[in-house]
Amino acid sequence: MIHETLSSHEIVDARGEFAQAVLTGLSRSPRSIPCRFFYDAEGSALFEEITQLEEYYPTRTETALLANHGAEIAEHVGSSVVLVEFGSGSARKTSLLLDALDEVRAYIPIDVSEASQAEAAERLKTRHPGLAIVPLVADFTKTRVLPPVSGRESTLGYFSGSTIGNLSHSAARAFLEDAARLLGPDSAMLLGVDLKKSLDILLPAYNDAGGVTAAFNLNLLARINRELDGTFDLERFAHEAIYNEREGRIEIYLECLADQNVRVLGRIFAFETGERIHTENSHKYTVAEFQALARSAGWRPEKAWTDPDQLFSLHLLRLWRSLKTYPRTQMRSYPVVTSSA
Ligand code: SAH
Ligand code: AVI
Repeated sequence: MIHETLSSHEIVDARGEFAQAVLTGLSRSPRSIPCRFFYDAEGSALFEEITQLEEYYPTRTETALLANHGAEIAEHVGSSVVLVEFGSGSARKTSLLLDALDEVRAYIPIDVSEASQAEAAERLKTRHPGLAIVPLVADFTKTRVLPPVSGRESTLGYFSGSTIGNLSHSAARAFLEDAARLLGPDSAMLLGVDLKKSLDILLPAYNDAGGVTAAFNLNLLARINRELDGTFDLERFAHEAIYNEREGRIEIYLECLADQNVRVLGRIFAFETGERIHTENSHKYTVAEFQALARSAGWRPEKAWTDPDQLFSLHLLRLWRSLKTYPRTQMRSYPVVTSSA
């Protein structure tokens, strides 16, 4: 399958992490590419389009939850916090949180997409004059240190859009454990998490009639063509989204429609008709499942809010005093509040 080999050192020098992930991912069986590489400037713009789709309920539902419960969330969080956002993207929902919170000392958005970061920071500066914004272009699974912020008292982590669902369960647990260390002892986390639901609602959200999700998925191949001298013919790949009941997740693939050889950074990859590249998982959780995951990572579920149609959840978590000694059996049930709006 592979006719020419570059050493991993050369690859890193040539095109960095993306090149290495693509060459490794296309060489393994089954083939897969991590979904964080969706988000170049084009991919981020396409994701923004997805958030406006009728079929894609998560963004508007989470926005409504923040609008309806912002004041209560702020009461729980307390005043004078540093807000750290993981996978901030366009940070449109963040404005609602910033409006609700009492005195945000600084806002630290973390995102791999430089284009989204820059655009969002410009918008937030206008919308929230005087807010100290310290953007980090970084992988949130690898961020171990925050920039120093004067007068930091407590920290609120914010992970919206159910991006945590794009991680496997074990990676999500590792992320939450790392986030506890990153945010520090007196911290809380607010997370938007998509709920398990009927396939009539779930499948169209990832298979929209206008083909925007397909374009978002196919942009990964276009990005390989642009950045890694790729020769993918986008006409000969198709977007596919299925629900894996056993794993409780949407799985997204690019399916090859005709036998073809594709070149990437000088290597040839032979694709057969029907073969797929796995590009994304999007895990769905019940409120109880997510709370169990949070507890296993050292966080105490403080409150969860869901919308009346049970589409989406917002979770407020707080750190046990010590990561090593938090009680596993305490706090068996937690308040779940259904918004009336
Ligand atoms: N929070 C926003 C954006 C969600 S899209 C919302 O709810 O609308 C997912 C965002 O996470 C994108 O902006 C993407 O660039 C970013 N992202 C994905 N994987 C990442 C990673 N490993 N590290 C940092 N950012 C990541
Ligand atoms: C960012 N993430 C939570 C989205 C999701 O729903 O899993 C990405 C996405 N993929 C296809 N549509 C949206």
